[in-house]
Amino acid sequence: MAAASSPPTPRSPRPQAPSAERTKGPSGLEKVVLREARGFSAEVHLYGGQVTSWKNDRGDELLFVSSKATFKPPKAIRGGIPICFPQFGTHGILEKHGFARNRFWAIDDNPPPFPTNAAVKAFVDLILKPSEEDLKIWPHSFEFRLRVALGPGGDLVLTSRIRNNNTDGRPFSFTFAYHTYFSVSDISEVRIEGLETLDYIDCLRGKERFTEQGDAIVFESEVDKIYLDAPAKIAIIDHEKKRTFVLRQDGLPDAVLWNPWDKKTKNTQDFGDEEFKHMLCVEPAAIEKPITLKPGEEWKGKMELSAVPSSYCSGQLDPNKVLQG
Ligand code: TA6
Repeated sequence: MAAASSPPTPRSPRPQAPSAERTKGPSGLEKVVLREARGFSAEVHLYGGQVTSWKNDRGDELLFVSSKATFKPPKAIRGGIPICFPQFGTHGILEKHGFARNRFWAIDDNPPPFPTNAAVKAFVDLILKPSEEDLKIWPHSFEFRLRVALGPGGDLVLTSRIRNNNTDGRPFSFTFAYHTYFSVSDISEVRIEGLETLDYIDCLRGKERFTEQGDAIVFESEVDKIYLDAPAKIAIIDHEKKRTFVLRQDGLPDAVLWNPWDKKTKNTQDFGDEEFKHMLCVEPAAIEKPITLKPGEEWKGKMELSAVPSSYCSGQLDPNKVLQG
């Protein structure tokens, strides 16, 4: 018997959510939840100034956060978008990837003027200044302002502004990365477009310099590379999900590609054994040529992420469509 068809129920308008709400996350850590009217959302922890969630309008999580992430200071949160500052990597007495990712940031209630897009209603401004302890390991007065914005189409935009506030005339230099963990269906189904012919530093081969030979960049084993002079746009194509992440950057000439694969994952406490299959880090960065700021100078580095359906051309992904525009 055919089911009686009832008239379609009109969709009630989505309740207008506050665009930025302060609340508490795992372990009681404070976070800000950004919501866009069409249903996109993002979460930013004050600890680390770290984005820990970015969801599309169907509620699918687009960033990877490990099920073993501890959310317990002083450890950095494993996943999302940790910020590496004032250094990427390990040099001197500074901790690996700097201290910005394991400090408590504050809400910046009065940021200096910011070129804004009136359509963007969901954003938060954070600020990090050095503590007395920080000044002992990195003796520079700085102001790091971070805006995290969620656009009406669900794009996620991070803008960092770093200023030298030294009063004794000293410049400072730093390296930087948005250590972005993307969530992918299966790492063996992922391809990167945009880095194919670039020079890179291979961190797994004594930091030697090589050149990609133009072949498609796919993943079959551990990868830890720093690509130099990367383009303004990189595509991360998830064949299985038929989803492409488009990453645009401004002011960040390098791009790190990282997947720890099985052995390194097993040796990392806050990483599930099989989780390497479902993540990939693509990290716009300034590493090879550190940024130097004189007192009063400010640097800006921007990353914009969007997630779009992959384009198909006779059954094949069409990278030209992805990288146009
Ligand atoms: O961005 C890649 C990398 O520098 C790798 O060498 C790897 O160690 C990764 O960062 C994660 O570092 P973490 O200190 O967060 O464990």
